[in-house]
Amino acid sequence: MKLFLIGFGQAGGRVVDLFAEYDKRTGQNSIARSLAINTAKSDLMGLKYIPMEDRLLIGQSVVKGHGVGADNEMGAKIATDEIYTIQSAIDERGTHRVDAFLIIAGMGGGTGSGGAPVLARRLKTLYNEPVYGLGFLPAKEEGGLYALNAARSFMTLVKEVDNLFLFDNDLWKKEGETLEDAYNHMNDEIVRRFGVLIGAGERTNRGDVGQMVVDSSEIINTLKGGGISVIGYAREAVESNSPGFLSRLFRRHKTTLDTLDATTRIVSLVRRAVMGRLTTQCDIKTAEKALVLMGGAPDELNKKGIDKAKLWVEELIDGTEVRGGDYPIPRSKYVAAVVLLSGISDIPRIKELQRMAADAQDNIEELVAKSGKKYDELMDADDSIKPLF
Ligand SMILES: Nc1nc2c(ncn2[C@@H]2O[C@H](COP(=O)(O)OP(=O)(O)OP(=O)(O)O)[C@@H](O)[C@H]2O)c(=O)[nH]1
Ligand SMILES: [Mg+2]
Repeated sequence: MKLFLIGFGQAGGRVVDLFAEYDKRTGQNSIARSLAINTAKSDLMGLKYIPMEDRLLIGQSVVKGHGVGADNEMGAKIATDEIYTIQSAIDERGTHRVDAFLIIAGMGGGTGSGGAPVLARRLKTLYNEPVYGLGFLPAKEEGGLYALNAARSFMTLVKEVDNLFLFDNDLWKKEGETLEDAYNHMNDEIVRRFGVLIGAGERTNRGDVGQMVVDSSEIINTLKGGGISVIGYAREAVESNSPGFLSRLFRRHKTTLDTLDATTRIVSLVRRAVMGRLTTQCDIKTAEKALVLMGGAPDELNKKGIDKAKLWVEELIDGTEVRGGDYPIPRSKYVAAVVLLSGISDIPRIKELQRMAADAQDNIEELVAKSGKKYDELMDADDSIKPLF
């Protein structure tokens, strides 16, 4: 699947940067275009892989390249005021080979949290391709202001995009680790999970064609209907998965035992992917749709295993639409399962963020004074959390 990636704010920019590196390293070729947008010049300068010309600084007349300091109303306002600049930056890069847009942002800050919903709304009116969001939820330790930002951005963004993927920083941060340290492995995790998902059907030098190829329309159909999605992932190393020429010659046919082994492994990996740590913890039963994707060593993938795994997922979730497929990677030393669960309706972390947000709203003056950040517009907010627009 070919994506137009847009990183909004620092978190979004960093992850798009890593995607650019991943795409190049794997030769996967699933990023059609990318753009990093920010109000902070130094954040844009700190990126490594996104070409300079694909970094867009906005809000210069207002914040002089210094960011909006977690004021997401200001983030939304700047994005609105400069929507034509953003729009033409996207247009100029061309959208003809693009299957979908993906806007990536940290939801607890200002620029991305406020800007992402504004951009999503605009892209939806301009293009036929779906517009997806990938939002990072703040860790609890980031406090009330970030929770409030995230709660407001969430309720705005989820209505503007065709589907919103959530990644919970709080869940992925390791005990005793600083957030800054955590970003490295969290971002790797995000890129790995999404990489396998969007890589389906995109490998350029693909020797083996899968038995059940997944193309972008199946990913799009799984995401249709909107709401929230999460991704599960599990991987296992396989021995001598890519026999050399000679052993291939003497061992042309897979034995029944080989197939049995591979089938069992596929089902067990899919179970681990779903029951393990998801991008955000949720009640998986409430998923409306799912996509099971097996990638890796060609010899270890088979239709029987994927069919069995699909049935297992189908029994687990309320929905009945479960798709599946494989994605052989010649010479890979691994087999990996990626499970996309879409249309989730029970996410405890969102409820918790909303509770934190409601509390924060009650004492926003104090919070703002403590953080030294401007938040004037919210001073007279009532008890209920207000959407951004
Ligand atoms: N997963 C992940 N989260 C991040 C990263 N950087 C920041 N965050 C989270 O994103 C939120 C802050 O968003 P940022 O992207 O830093 O803010 P911004 O959009 O640049 O907005 P301002 O800095 O306020 O102008 C916080 O909840 C952080 O924990 C990152 O590299 N990875
Ligand atoms: Mg910033």
